[in-house]
Amino acid sequence: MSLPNHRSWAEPFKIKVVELLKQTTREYREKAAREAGYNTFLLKSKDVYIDLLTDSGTAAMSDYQWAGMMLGDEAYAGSENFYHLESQMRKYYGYKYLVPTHQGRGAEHLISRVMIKPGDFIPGNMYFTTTRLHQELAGGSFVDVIIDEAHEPESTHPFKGNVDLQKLEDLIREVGAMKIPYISVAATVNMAGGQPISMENLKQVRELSSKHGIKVVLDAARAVENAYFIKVREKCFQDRSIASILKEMCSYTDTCSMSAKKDLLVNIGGFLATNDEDVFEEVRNLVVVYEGLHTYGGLAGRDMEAMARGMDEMVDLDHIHARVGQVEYVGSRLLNEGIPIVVPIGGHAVFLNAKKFLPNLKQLEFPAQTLAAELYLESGIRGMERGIVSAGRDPETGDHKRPKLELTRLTIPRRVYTQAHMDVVAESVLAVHERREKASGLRMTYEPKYLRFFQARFEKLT
Ligand code: P61
Repeated sequence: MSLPNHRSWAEPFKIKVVELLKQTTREYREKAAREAGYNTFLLKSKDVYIDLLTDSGTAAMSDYQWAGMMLGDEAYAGSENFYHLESQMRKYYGYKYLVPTHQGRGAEHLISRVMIKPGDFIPGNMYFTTTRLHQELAGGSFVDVIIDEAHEPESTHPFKGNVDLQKLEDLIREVGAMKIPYISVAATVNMAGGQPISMENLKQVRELSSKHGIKVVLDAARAVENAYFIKVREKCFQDRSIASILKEMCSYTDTCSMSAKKDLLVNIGGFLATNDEDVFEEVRNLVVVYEGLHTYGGLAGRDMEAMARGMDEMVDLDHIHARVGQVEYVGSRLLNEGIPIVVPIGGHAVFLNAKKFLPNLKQLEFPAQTLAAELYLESGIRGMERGIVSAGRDPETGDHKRPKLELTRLTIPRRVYTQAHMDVVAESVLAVHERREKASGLRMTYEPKYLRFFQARFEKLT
């Protein structure tokens, strides 16, 4: 991906502090993987070489952010850093009201509690694990209204995060607008492979929802990455700044939930922002029950300062070009070698198509979980399952949900690894691919009730 009149990207920073990496032997990793029940979430970080588990809370902060940490105003109430964060949120996202939370799911919890009644339906452009669980715990049911292409790893649709307006209309007709408090729109769509929604589609979602009195709630965790894709893929936006695209996206929504651990380049934090006074009033009241006072929401003052400063850096074109460019670099290397991955390459991660990578395994032998384990065994690189284990069980029938996408996610933390690390990642995936016939599947031996993928344990099938 290249921008008009733009050189190929390089990291727009230089490195001031380094953290040493440790390499281990295959024998060591075999023991570590067995002890972790072949679940990469249960590995100890010290046993990992290149950690591509997540881009959440794993960014390297800048010297400007670290300097801000020293300016933390750790007062219980009315911290100066809250007011800075509030003004930065208004500047970049444009909502009126801000409620900080400890991370994204804190905001999801509050939104779900305040906006959903038992028996409601919440349409969305593909599920996200924590988002859907909070909707269900509030008595709602999630309904997938993303375009069909999003479920096809090989479809090259440039905006696979788009909402299928027909599916949304059908749902409104079927259950009635009164039972749909809001549509949940993610930008980008994590589970589809970090795929963006177009501005045009978002605008249409807004129009259709408004017509029926339905609110729009944006999951803005990676909205800056989405803004970048709009700039490079949606013709009329090529001369617009990332900041102005981001603000326009938010203008078609009423409320957002935010995991600041992504775009905002911090290690912890989140918030909820809204234009809706009633929602604000109720959330501001509830936040003191579950998170903390409304001017800190579970965060230290220094964390809010790092978030506020991260906003200035996230919209810098060189930053976002290099961030998405690094993901594209490793994805393209894999594509050139014929490795099955989700295309177009997404904003935060490369998603291996485990169904195609390990075609001998049935879905209940957990191909994506197996592939994540095999990659760790090969090279100490840690990815994450995003398939049947992540999808969980149907709350009504108790059966496994069987998602069409059975993916292993290699997630690139922001500003952490170099291009040489990405080369090692590509080489390691190739090595696993070469001996893919030898991989045997897994059997689940322990299954927690909620968000099972975090703590489930497996044994190798022999
Ligand atoms: C991740 F395996 N994402 O991608 P919180 N919305 C979106 C997210 O990506 C997100 C949250 C809300 C994580 C961490 C994680 O199944 C998992 O700040 C689009 O993590 O509470 C988080 O924000 C929630 C990993 C979350 C998972 C759930 O790695």
